[in-house]
Amino acid sequence: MASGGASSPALAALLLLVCCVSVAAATKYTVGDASGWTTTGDYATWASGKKFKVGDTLVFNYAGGSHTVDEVSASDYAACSSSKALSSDSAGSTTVTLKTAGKHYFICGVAGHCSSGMKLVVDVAKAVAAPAPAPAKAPAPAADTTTPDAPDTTPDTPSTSPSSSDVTPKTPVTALSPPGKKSTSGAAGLGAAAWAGLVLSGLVAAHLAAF
Ligand SMILES: [Cu+2]
Repeated sequence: MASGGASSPALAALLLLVCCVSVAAATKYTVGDASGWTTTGDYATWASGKKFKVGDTLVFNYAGGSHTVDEVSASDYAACSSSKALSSDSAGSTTVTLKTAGKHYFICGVAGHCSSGMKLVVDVAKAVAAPAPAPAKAPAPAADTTTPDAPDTTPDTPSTSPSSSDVTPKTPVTALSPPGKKSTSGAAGLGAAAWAGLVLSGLVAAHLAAF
């Protein structure tokens, strides 16, 4: 009960942390930053090093009507073709929510703009909330098992030393008893032999005196 009560708040705290992190991780990215969505942008450089996650949003800023934001397939991205665009917008400030993990491809549909560099690919990672609970649970049982293991081995060593100390008193007891028996039996034997000797020598002396 005590250990369960201790680990449950720890897990709850971890889950709360994970929830807060995932909420905070819904980042709003302004494509091209201050430069916005233009033909002079370098969006490969802009995207590099950024950790896009499901739930994040991309904000494309440009002059309405002069550009478009078209989400396309990988092959259409490579071909700068927006004829089969998954979505298209030209309002001037396009916000795209990254709803699925994987790569998302965006190009400008105005002729010549994509080929001049107006193209963006983002690699979107899964939401933090899904994979995070698994690592959070894994360290908690690992810590619980390692903690009891250490005390278990420690008592094992002393338990053998008390048993050996139990043996030690037994050895003197058995060692003492045999000498006691030997001494009494030896004295009795000696006494009997001495008396027999005395009686025999007395009888012999009596016979010798009679003759
Ligand atoms: Cu354009």
